[in-house]
Amino acid sequence: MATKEKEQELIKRLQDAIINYKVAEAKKTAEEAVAAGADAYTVTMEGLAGGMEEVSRRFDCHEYFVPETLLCAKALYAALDVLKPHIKVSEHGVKGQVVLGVMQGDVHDLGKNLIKAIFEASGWTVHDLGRDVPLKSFVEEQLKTDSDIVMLSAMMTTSMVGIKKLIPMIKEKNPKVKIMIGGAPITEKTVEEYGADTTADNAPNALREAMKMLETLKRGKAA
Ligand code: B12
Repeated sequence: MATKEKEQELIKRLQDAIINYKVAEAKKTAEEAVAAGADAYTVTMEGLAGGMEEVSRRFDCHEYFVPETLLCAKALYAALDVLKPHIKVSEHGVKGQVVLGVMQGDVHDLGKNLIKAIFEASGWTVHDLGRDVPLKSFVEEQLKTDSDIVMLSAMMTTSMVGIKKLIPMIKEKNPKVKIMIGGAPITEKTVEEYGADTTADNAPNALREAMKMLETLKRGKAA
């Protein structure tokens, strides 16, 4: 097992590799983290998501544009591919099935893919529809898989509005299904306004929320 100091050093190097879009360096550092026995969950959340936070800041203040940001995403994915099979989440709660996807018109899938990695690592079945997903595909996939929760990701104000239209379409077919929404523009107010069940600001909190919702669903079935 890696010492805390070693883990922190690897996290910092991963952040730097992502921020400076060094794809090969990101992959190599992730491999080193695995070989050193660092905790893949911590390294993913702090190293990868942490690195993207700085990329977001640079994009938001026009220091980075689409080409650089795309390369940062490539570096993140190169590291995530290595770390994903080693992520262990010690949540001993319930496990269920979710349909997950990014709203129509939106290609931002880094957050969605981090959520997928964490949910799968903790034993959930994730039906991943990908990005830029037509509204009806969410409805169809929920019915086909009888999933407990539908998780909708939107990173743009323009794609977020599709959620308002989609929630009644899902609930009409299956009123019991729970809807969790998330992404940069989503707030508690959006949840209320769109009739969703909940939101979360990052992957670990999304997992906690999902476990709470599943407990509620199970209690409902038992009653
Ligand atoms: C990376 C990025 C890109 C990459 C995407 C690469 C990829 N494969 O995802 C590229 C370069 C392709 C891109 C393109 C564009 N982008 Co962009 N992009 C970003 C950026 C910098 C970071 C987003 C990100 O990946 N963050 C890191 C991840 C880990 O965090 P996250 O996505 O927030 O996810 C976490 C949480 O939000 C949450 N979460 C996410 N989804 C869900 C779902 C559920 C159910 C739950 C519970 C939680 C949850 O958990 C996640 C993990 O912890 C943001 C800036 C920002 N401030 O967010 C702009 C941003 C989202 N982009 C923006 C824009 C405008 C664009 C473009 C239109 C730019 C252009 N001129 O072409 C295009 C749009 C293309 C399209 N049609 O979708 C705007 C949107 C503004 C708005 N109001 O709508 C932003 C906010 C930048 C800005 N300030 O202007 N972008």
